[in-house]
Amino acid sequence: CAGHAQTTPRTAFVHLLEWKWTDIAKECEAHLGPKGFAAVQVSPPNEHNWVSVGDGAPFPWWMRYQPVSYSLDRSRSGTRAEFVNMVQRCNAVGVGIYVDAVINHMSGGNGGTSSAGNGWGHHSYPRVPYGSNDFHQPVCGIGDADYRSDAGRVWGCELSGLQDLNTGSPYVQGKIADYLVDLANIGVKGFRVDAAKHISPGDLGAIISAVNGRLATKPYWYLEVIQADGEAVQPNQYFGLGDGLVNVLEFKYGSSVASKFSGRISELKTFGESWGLSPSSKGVAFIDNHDKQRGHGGGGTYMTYHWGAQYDLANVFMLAWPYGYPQVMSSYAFNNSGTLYDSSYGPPYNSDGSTKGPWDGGVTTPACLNQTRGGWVCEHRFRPIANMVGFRNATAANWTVNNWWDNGNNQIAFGRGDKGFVVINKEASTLSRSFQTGLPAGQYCDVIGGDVVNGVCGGNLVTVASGGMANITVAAFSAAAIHVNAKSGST
Ligand code: ARE
Ligand code: CA
Repeated sequence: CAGHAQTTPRTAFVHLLEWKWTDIAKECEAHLGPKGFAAVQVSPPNEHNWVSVGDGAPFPWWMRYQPVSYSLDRSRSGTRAEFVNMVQRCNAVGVGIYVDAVINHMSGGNGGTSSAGNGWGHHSYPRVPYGSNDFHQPVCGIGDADYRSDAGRVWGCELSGLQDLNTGSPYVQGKIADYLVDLANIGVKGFRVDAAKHISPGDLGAIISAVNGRLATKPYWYLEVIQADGEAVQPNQYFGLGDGLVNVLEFKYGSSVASKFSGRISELKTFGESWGLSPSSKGVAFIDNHDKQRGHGGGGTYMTYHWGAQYDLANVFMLAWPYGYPQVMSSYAFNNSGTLYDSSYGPPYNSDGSTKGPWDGGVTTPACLNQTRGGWVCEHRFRPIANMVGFRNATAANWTVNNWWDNGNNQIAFGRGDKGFVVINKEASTLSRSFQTGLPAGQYCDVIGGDVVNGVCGGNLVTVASGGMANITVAAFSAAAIHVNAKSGST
């Protein structure tokens, strides 16, 4: 309607694996807010088991998935006060915080000391408090065969020796709901439910309803239910939860894209629900996640930053293609030789195990793009990935693909109606031709190669003639993308 300011929606989010709260607050203000990210998935914020060496690695990342209580007073990412400050500062620049909610289980092992310096024991977590009645009994372990044959054991036995909560009990449901309501009251906007496949739909539905019922605004829920053909527990058993509004992490997305990037990307022309993916309105799309990039969570071939330019192109595709809600992965570097040690290695750390953050030392730009071991990779700052978030936001209103072109091999192009157009060249030679776009005539900035700063494009200009034709040149293993929110030259 005339007179109403048009706001561009925010339609993609990022997982900042193991970032500290103080660093995320800065990143929201310096980068994520301005680039149009909708939200950040943060590492589990609750008190967790402290593991100095695990699976051969110092201070493994996965200690965050071994809860000791629901207190926020000290996780490896920081204190409750720092968490609250982060949520407020990110919200203020339009970036929500999504919490990775580890509610299926508590720690593994028989006892230890937590990130906040508190003791805990087997089936004994005094700070919640949880005792032996609050866990599934008798204790059993999930075996490989159980995934195919026995949903009850997938829900009621231990995943990797992690003490399995009796999530059917009203007391346990109440403690979990209190935790999530506390987070929502702080201003958290969404929850990734870790290991949701290991909580029965009945139990998880009760928890989600309890939380939603206590809040004026329902949080966004997305569940980790890894789809695998032939298994007893499937994502669609969870679709009705939370009044039918929950999403699921779509694991087939990244493996399908990886298989085409290993073959012919022209075959992505029909990519979507017809490939066996969840309905688009249900799916969270991702190229890789913290497990898949290091061979945890069942392996499979997924692309990671180790693939170099091809990884950027896969993300360009994801952010341009109308399917689901895309999640960008942001990592710290690790050696991909595949040893257990490397896959368990934690984030860059000081000698006491505290995290050495990218914003440490009062720097004005974060220490990123250092891909040697120990560095923060910051894929969300790679220009093609960061600027395609703006493309997705600009094209959100046009949820269709048109003007598809391909060379029958590894060069593709497509449009999003009159809002945007993208060309992806996954071949070793330059691609240069005239494309039919759906865009209005004008001068656009190729946002893969440059940012628009004060109306001036730092990269190539693309001229769209009346009728929509545009000459576009794309170097080997690169891309070009233009959209209506990145016009150039005229202002
Ligand atoms: C660690 C040690 C273990 C030790 C355990 C308890 O590595 O050796 O036994 O602690 O002391 C992460 C790590 C684990 C780690 C755990 C706790 O990946 O290595 O264990 O934290 O610190 C299944 C689940 C799925 C799960 C994956 C990993 O269905 O939910 O396994 N993913 C989430 C997170 C992980 C996290 C956890 C759950 C636990 O994303 O980061 O584990 O909170 C088939 C099935 C899949 C199954 C897969 C692997 O593909 O279809 O459903 O995934 O096999 O079993
Ligand atoms: Ca369980």
